Amino acid sequence: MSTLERTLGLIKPDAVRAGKSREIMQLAELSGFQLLAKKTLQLSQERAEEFYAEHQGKPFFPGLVGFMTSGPLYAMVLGREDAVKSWRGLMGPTNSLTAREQQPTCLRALYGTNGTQNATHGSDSSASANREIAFFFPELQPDALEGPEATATYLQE
Ligand code: IDP
Repeated sequence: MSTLERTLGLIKPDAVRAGKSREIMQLAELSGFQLLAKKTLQLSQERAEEFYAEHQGKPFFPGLVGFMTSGPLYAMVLGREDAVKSWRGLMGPTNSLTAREQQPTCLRALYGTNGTQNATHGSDSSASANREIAFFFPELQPDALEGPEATATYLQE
């Protein structure tokens, strides 16, 4: 029997601006992900810095924060067997230019622009997924995320 795993996916401001949000969600569903919850929001500078705290001090950090606060984004809770790894596989390499060379049908190749503006985010581990889901969906109780009730709870959103 397969186990549902959850991951946090973002459709970043470049892809939202380009009007590709719906298409990306459809591709996610066609790839077997359940869209368990979604919301659109705009990050403040403080929240973007918190989300990407591990990159603080790197040369690309200010540009990354500027980009992530440049417009609305979509946050999604995606459910699937092996969701963390599968979503990162669907997104492809971090840099959209590299992605176009190596994996032309991945999301970052199709919808991203460069090393920073790369259309999507996905958690890099199950632990990150739990933390990032709580970051964007604090109203979803962790207890409600397990068991058969989980989908119903999310879909009330
Ligand atoms: P990931 O999003 O593929 O997990 P991370 O290394 O966690 O990649 O980087 C977070 C985000 O920071 C990337 O998605 C991208 O937007 C940006 N970024 C990462 N590395 C670079 C870089 O070398 N130059 C510019 N932006 C970068």
